[in-house]
Amino acid sequence: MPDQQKVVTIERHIIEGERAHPGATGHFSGLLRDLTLAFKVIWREVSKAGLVDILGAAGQTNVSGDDVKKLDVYADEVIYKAMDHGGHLCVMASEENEDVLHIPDQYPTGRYALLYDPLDGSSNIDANVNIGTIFSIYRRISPSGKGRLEDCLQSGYKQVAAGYVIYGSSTMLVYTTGDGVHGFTLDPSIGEFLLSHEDIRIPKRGKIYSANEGNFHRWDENLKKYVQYLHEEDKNTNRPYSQRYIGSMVADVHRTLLYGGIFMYPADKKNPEGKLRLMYECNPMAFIIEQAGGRASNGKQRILDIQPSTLHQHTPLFIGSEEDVALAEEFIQGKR
Ligand code: P6P
Repeated sequence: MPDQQKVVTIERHIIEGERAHPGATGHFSGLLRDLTLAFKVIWREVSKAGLVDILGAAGQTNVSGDDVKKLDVYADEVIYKAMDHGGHLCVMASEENEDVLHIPDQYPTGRYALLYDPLDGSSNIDANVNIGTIFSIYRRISPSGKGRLEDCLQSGYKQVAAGYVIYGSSTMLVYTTGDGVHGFTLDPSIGEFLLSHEDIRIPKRGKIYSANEGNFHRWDENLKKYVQYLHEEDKNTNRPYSQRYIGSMVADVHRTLLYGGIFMYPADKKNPEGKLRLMYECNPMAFIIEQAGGRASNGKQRILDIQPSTLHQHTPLFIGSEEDVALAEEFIQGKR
């Protein structure tokens, strides 16, 4: 048999990963498989979004008379309906919904809680900019039966898995279960996510910084000093850094993961706690970046150590290469 490159689907990768965990029951791999199906359904609709003039915009009815939903509302429903009956979850929480989402009474409840941002950056879709789905999985802490808010309001270091899907020219699923970070590229011809980036490691230091500098004058003075430091000429420290900002977190963090550097959404006078959500955006991305050898903080504290108080709370975010984020923290804390 010729030595063909092993084709690893995400399902195979999950099962092989679970076999490495003694006592694994298969619940976890079943959960991730159900989630992967939801991503494929969302991909199918997102990839048609460019045809909105033909298919109709949100709030209209399409050629077959169906109501066209906003894509983020559609994605939210797809994930909930894909996950509500598998018996793996006791509760869900979505960035699109104020309160936790309970499992319907007719279905069994399981041992995990799922938090997700169904379509982050969806305001960019009309410009054909990459958008994404972000998810976090925690082990339940309530005893049994219907899950509760406490199952969702856990510090990020308690995540058992996290990941994102970036929908674009090629659609990728990147996830971690605490054993490194792995990327899968969707092969539309067979509808499978195939392993394309095994054990992704973020460079220790990069030469790209990513922030919305339109907010520069609202930033803290120490942070301004850090960004001005990045602007200075110094070949030994690869400065000036290049500035890249897509305005879609999944795309900016994905580039940072692969190329290194730092992505930041700081607090500012308009958003004193920052704009990004701790539970739906920052915790999952922090778990992924740390698993790839990087760092994620709010400028003073490790993101994954923050004890959440509300489902939709915001946090400032500095995430990326270990040395870049550590240097940003030194400036922010007035040590440079
Ligand atoms: P701004 C998209 O709306 C989002 O939630 C993130 O995906 C993105 O990083 C951020 O907001 C962009 O915010 O204020 O720069 O437009």
